[in-house]
Amino acid sequence: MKVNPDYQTKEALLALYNKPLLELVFEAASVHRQFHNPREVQMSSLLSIKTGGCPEDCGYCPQAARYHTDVNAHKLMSVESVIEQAKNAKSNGSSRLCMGAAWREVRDNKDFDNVVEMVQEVNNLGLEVCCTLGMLNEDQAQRLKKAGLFAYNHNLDSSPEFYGDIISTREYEDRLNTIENARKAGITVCSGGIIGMGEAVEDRIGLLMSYMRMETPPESIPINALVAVEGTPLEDQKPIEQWEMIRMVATTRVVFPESVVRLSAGRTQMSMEGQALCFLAGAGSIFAGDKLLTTPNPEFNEDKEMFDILGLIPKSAFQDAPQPISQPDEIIERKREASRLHEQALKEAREEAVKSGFEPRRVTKVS
Ligand code: SAM
Ligand code: DTB
Ligand code: SF4
Repeated sequence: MKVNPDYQTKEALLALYNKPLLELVFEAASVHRQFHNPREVQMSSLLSIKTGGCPEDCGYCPQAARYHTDVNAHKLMSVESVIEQAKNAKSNGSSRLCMGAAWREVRDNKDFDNVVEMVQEVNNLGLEVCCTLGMLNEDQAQRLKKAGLFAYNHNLDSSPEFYGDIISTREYEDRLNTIENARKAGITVCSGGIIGMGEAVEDRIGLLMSYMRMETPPESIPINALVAVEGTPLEDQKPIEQWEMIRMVATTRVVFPESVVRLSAGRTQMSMEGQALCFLAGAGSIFAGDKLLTTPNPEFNEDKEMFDILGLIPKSAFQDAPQPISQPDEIIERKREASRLHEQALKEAREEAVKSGFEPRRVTKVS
């Protein structure tokens, strides 16, 4: 049951969202238990592989170049450092790594070749690999799939009606197309939204309706509370009450019983009790580690204590779908072969020169 047949209209969803809180949590918990192990919560790690300097104007985002925030732009990380961070994440109990890049869209260049290699390497460590790189065409999605990408994250963020109040540099439709491209390539879809941006409850429901209209709704739905960052247009937005977060998690859980609902950004503003209600209401994942992409998240030890107190266990990788097999990437292999041939030609030329009696001239340093 991908979509709950009892909740197919905007009115039904609104009534669900507005139920007495504990009634809603109880209903969500009942659905959750039918489809998921209620003790298991996935620990996922976020890694900002390319930070800041983004040309887009998403009003919530500290990484947009046009806003003056404390984020320092950073070029794409090396494959080696990503592997090191992925090993750390795994040893701390994470079973999924989400690599984020502050790009408007993926371009077919050396950086993308490196991301493809990162996906291969991290998948081979036995972690579920998720990427969030902005817009993606069909060929790029195919390439990531072949490399072993498990999930692609691309959020619709809010309802189609409210979206334009927050972002003007790309359309809702563009986002739907990217999601469709990931889906067509056979990558699982991770897509959700942000609450607390000044939207109405109807917009939160509108977001869920957008997923309901899809032939296959996302396997993974992250629910973020806005992290209001100084310098962004939403810097003065009042933090939402945690009860709203619980309602949104619970409603999403009831409507999409099979999907993993992720309690994502905004946990630093929540109490342990508030988070506990989210887990009861069906949240099946958190981001672990003291940093999201650029903003703070609870300390690792704090979450470990919370898991112990609540009797939660970290969910292992690939329980919902098999691990993809990373296949060689043609572009990377071609580049490697070209560089191998180049090296070999240089070596042969050097040997040839020595054989013919050529002696390299000594260069004396002139001081
Ligand atoms: N540039 C890519 C894109 O926009 O798809 C990937 C990175 S972007 C940071 C990933 C998601 O993080 C956004 O779609 C948004 O939902 C979420 N996000 C960004 N800033 C946030 C904030 N201040 N509070 C909550 N969520 C945020
Ligand atoms: C998602 O929905 N939330 C994560 C992940 N997908 C990429 C990102 C949250 C970012 C919060 C702001 C920041 O740390 O920059
Ligand atoms: Fe760029 Fe993504 Fe931030 Fe929008 S959310 S400004 S696309 S990094």
